[in-house]
Amino acid sequence: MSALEELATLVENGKRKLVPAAAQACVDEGIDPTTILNTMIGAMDVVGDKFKRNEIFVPEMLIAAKAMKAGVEVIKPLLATAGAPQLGTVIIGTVYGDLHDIGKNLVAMMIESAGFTVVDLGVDVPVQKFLDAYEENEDVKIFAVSALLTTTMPAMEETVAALNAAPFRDKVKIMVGGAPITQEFADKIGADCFTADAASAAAAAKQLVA
Ligand code: B1M
Repeated sequence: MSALEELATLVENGKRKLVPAAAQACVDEGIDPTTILNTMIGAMDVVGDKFKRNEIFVPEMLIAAKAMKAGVEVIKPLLATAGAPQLGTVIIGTVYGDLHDIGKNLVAMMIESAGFTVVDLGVDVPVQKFLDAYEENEDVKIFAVSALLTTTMPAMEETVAALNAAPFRDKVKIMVGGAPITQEFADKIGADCFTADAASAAAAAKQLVA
């Protein structure tokens, strides 16, 4: 089994204690950190498919998520670039009712390494908390809103509507993303930008403030 296959298997099976060493073994073999990350994302897709087929249940999904997080910690320093310019503050969070944070954390990490200050509001974020974050932080340029469930897409719509109605609207941009989100949905709810993955989100954030 290759180092990447080994890593994928360990993430799928939620072997949190073994994942960091397996991720490090991939790094030591000279495998590109993005490839290592994409392998772990692929493993989470396998976990999601198993869940859909009722082969595993929520606790196993959670354990796999913890394993992936442990792997991300190993490659984080390799994905992030230090000393980038300061481009302003990005407020990021997962909408209320939604507890998924791995994708949002990756987006936060990539945006930070692109040169922004990131204020992460966490998961299950009430609309008002997004609004308050504008006053509570300096130089806010972008709101980045994540949702992973079809059932929380309405919460994203509500959040974006509140941001669109806010007095500071002309000073900020709104980005949205997450597995069920599409460009069409982003346009419909009045977001400025949709991206499908963390790397594109970071590139788009830079363009939005250029
Ligand atoms: Co959940 N879950 N989950 N889950 N879970 C999914 C999302 C699901 C697709 C699984 C499935 O059925 N195949 C399904 C959603 C179905 C749907 O809505 N269509 C699902 C379900 C149903 C549920 C529950 C309802 C299960 C239940 O209780 N019966 C429940 C809901 C809880 C809640 O939120 N209220 C639930 C719970 C959980 C856990 C808590 C156990 C756990 C999350 C732990 C955590 O995040 N800390 C979990 C997990 C792990 C998953 C899967 C397996 C993996 C998610 C993940 O981390 N993927 C997931 C299946 C899957 O994704 N294949 C699943 C890896 C991550 C890197 O990808 O988050 O998509 P992702 O992020 C990507 C992009 O989407 C994008 O960039 C990221 C990286 O490139 N992106 C953005 C994300 N945010 C962005 C923002 C941007 C731009 C891009 O701009 C702002």
